[in-house]
Amino acid sequence: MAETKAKTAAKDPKLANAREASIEPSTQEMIERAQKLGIDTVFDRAVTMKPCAIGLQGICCKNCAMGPCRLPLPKGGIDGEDTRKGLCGATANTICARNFARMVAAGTSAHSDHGRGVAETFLSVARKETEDYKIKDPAKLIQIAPYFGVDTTVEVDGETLDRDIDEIALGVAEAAMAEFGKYDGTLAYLKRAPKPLQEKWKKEGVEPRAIDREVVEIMHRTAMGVDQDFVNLTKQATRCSLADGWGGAMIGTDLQDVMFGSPSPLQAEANLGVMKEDHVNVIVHGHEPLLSEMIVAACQSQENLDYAKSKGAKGIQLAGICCTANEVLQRHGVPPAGTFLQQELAIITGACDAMVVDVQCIFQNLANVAKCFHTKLITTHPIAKMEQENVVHIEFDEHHAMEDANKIVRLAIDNFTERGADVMIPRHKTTQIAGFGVESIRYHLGGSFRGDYYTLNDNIINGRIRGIAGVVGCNNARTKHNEEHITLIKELIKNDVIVLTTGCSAIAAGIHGLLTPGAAAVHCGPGLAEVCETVGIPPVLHLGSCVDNTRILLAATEVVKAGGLGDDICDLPAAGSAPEWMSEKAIAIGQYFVSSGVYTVFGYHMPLEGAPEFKDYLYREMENVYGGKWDCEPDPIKHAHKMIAHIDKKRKELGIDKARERVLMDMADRQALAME
Ligand code: SF4
Ligand code: MSK
Repeated sequence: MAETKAKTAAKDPKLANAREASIEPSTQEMIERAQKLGIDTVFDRAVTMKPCAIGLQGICCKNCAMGPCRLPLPKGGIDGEDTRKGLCGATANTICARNFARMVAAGTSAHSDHGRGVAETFLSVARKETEDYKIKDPAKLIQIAPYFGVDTTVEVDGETLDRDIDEIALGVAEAAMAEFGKYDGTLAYLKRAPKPLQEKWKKEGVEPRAIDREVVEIMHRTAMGVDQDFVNLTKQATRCSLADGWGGAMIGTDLQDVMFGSPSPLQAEANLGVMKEDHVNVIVHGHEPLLSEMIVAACQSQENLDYAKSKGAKGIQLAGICCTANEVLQRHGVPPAGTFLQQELAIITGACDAMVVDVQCIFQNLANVAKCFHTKLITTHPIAKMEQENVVHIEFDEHHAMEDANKIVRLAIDNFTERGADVMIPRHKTTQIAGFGVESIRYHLGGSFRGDYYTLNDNIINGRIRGIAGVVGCNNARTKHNEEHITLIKELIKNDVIVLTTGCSAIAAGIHGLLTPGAAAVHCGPGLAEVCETVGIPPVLHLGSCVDNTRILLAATEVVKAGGLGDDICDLPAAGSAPEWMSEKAIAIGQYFVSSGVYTVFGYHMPLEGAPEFKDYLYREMENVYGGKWDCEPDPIKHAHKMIAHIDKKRKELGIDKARERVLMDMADRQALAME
């Protein structure tokens, strides 16, 4: 380990207080260890670097070289006419809406470029250009083919026969690739949404045409001197976000399921304590599972296991961080070592022999932390390199994916012998059930005979389940690590709201023990507890990674289809949340949820305070158009109750509020009733 200057938080006010930075014990231990070793982490940097007050309000424009133009709200707010303007005359609404739209474009780009990468690999599979990937879920391929206009049957001599699966694959792969740049029509997957929602999108003129086009159009319209009407800008933000949720991200999820298998519930562990001192520890981090799928296989290969033993290790422990973790968790049970904010801490254990990163949510500071230990930090994607010299770049190519994965795992094994004596792996780890999806919810809550969402709907209608919440998204170093996620989720399930979770929120829920059927008896209200205990599911269902938020859209659509809860997603007693969001991707996700009819509450803050009119448009007016709207609430209990109040409002509109009142009767009420 490099020579370092020991510091402690008690002596240095520039360091984070571990107890105030996180609610999670292994994170606290590792923050303190890093401080003792003189290694700064994101938690310390959040103490010394304060956010820009004007940027926080969303009203700084640097879209041309006459700026940056900054339009802070006057002290005491605006009295009378708002005369703030940039050099070109751009108003606070225009600047704030442009910034918001650019976040949507960035988020859409990230998910959709991921989706494109998956589609390109799938095209290689369909063209038989790679041996390393196969079609593991042909049923899913057959299910999605019609949306792309690909026939799944052929007529031969008047007889209808199943079409060759390789032909279907090629048709789907080519059609999926075309979604990114086709020059006419609208996106194929829009047809999966409930009909009334499709009609709303059509009426508003926000049906996305091609994924790349919507991103490009945002960049054009937000450039200096183009679109200067915040309502019109928001319309394009909607169109672009729909190109993410019902386009690029959905293609990513589906084709990953086709190639790697659709997830089904499985058991795994979670947290930094999954790392093993006597094993080679390999951590995969980022978002795309193309390489990590191969790394899972490489870590299981007898040849590599024997090689690890020859170096004195007892085996190879693979674990994940961020959404790559969720991808390999949901399909293989590979344990997540932590959320977004724990990435540096995995290296600070001193036991990480290799951290393999792909794209998105990767701290550049990992390279500085790795320098203090023996850890090999390996970048693998041509679009995501790091400037630091200690970073190794091994470029991944789907045409020789297994070869690349073996090379990386061998490098980690060789590095095991370089490990220093100062290793400290926190003991904390939990057990979880992950790997739910649209299909497994149907199976678990529908049963093998009914095989549909009726049982879920019945339980919502009879009030045992009050409603559905999607709780997703990141950690943010400006909030206490995991506190908002866990407090919010516990409050929701205590009030009989079933939670669907993805991304780092899902990892946090796993780490804090909420992803087990046993959590129902401890944390849930009586109605939800009864349902979970009867069907044997956790009250919080892990639905995968950030691109897999599309599973939540499709699950909501299935609930609409099953009947009894309205005709559209906006009719459902449901709400969305990202309590510790930080990424532009979260804004894209939020916008597609709102534009699909979901009341969506973000925690921490939204960069909208400097433009009250634009904020009001997102927080109120959007509901009149799409049935969903934005909100923000940093307090997790109030946040949960805003969602619950919305759920109750929807129950009332559906006329099922009385059923719930009956379910909530306690024993005294029941006895009183019996005596009537
Ligand atoms: Fe300023 Fe207008 Fe240029 Fe933005 S586009 S930096 S508001 S002059
Ligand atoms: S990884 S986008 S920090 S959820 Fe998807 Fe976590 Fe947010 Fe990255």
